[in-house]
Amino acid sequence: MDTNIRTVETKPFDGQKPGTSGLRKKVEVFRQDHYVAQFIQAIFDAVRPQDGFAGRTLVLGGDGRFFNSTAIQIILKMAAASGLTRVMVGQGGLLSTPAASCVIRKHRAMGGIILSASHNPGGPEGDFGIKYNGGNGGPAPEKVTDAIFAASKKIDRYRILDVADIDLGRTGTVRLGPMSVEVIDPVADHAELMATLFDFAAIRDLFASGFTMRFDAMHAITGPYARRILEEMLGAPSGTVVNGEPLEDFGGGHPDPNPVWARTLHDEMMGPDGPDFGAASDGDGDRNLILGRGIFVTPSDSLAILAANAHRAPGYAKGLAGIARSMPTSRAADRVAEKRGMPLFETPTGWKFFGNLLDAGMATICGEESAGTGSDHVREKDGLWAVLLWLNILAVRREPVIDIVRAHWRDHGRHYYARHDYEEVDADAAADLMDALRARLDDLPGTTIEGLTIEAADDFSYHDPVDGSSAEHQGIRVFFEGGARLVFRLSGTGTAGATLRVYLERFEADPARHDETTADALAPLAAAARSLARIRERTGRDAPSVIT
Ligand code: VG1
Ligand code: CO
Repeated sequence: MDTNIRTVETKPFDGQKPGTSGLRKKVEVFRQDHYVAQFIQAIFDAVRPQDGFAGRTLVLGGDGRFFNSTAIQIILKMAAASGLTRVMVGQGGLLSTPAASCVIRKHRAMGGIILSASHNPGGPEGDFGIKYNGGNGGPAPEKVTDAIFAASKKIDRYRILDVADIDLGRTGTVRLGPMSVEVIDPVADHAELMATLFDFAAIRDLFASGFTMRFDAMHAITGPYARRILEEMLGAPSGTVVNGEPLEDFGGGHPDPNPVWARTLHDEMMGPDGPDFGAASDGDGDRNLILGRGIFVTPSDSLAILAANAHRAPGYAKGLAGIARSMPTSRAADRVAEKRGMPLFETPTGWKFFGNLLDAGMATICGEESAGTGSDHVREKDGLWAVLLWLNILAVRREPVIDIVRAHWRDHGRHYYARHDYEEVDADAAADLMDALRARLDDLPGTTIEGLTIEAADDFSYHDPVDGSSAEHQGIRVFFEGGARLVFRLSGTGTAGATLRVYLERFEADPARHDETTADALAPLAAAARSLARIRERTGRDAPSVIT
């Protein structure tokens, strides 16, 4: 055994429970003595193969936010102490979430550790996060996160190599005690995979024809990826990618690609002289925002349009095995599946629930209303993938985004959609609100609220068709006569108080009624949501903090 391995005794915390997407907390929580090390030890304890870690590879990287480089060094030294043979780490400690998934799969690693709090703000006052992905490249399923949580409650020691930090500034292989550390180009494997899925020549022609685009990397991880792929490989003019330098605090911004947090891009796209196509991604590169001149494409519509047009890209020319969407995502994708005779799967919120469907070849494309879209090419949602699939479709169809969206609505009907978030509300009040709704589920059908009659209501539970596991209490669904739907659930990624998410959806088949603003179209439903859940009485809030 290496004499440099030190065993550190610690007092156990209350346990560290991974949420929708790993363990996400304020930076100050992660900066407590031994906090990171204990969670990493809990991961290693939970995922250690029967025959140990010898011969195994781990992938490591993060979105570059504050504390990324500190945590990376701790993890490298602990990986060496745990007996891993190799760690592949992105240069500078960087890897986007989808790139990490790609690297895990391509190099047959046993798994990966990704450091990110995704779209949450960064910096010393911001958030940090750690998640574990398995050998399929996807987020650990519940049975693994439960095992990590259980291990974290028992930890009273961890093992770490006593050595100096290693330099991650240059690519190449270095030794860390008994382990080798391969510092890799964070972009190369992912860019190579993208080139196999999409018709890069057609997209190059599109840009060469004068097509204009703006990609806002929001000073987060996708800057280097977008510059390499869009500007260097596809010939988009330099300057197409803005805010392309990853910064530890994302330039003080909120790297959440939606019309609220990507306001500048949004406003530019709404102007008469805006570019043809606009896009953005989040902190860790797994989300996407899609805009055309004069139109914001809701993530739910984007999923449906991508699914309906994917066969135009070489990687999907054979068609799709099926579509999967998270439950709160609008049912626009269901109409595509129905029309094309494909299965449609409805899963709980969080990418981990898509993993089995993708592994089993039952679904090819997946998406969430929260701006996540992806396919079976990796096991995470993938911001740049969605942007490139859009570009491939635009390169083939040569129509403005707005026309493509409107034609889609004409053919399938329009699902007006919005999400109302009530952030940082009192956690007990939020839990009470959900309990009160749950208690009334049986009485709701047949009642009329704000002029809308409820047809059915339930608390969503999911039974995985592949491994038979189930997940209960995944959100309250209220269905109205005429096809409207409300969903209530609490966020699993917040770091302060609770966040109540209310999802509103109304279907409109008649093209003559596709021109309302979303706010107008959903106003009655929004009123019904407020009164049904007694939001003001229970949370003290008159209005949502963010509407997307
Ligand atoms: C949110 C989104 C969910 C997404 C998750 C992780 O979860 O609603 O759709 O999968 O974030 O995305 P919640 O529990 O707060 O609603 V990411 O880009 O933050 O990894
Ligand atoms: Co993300």
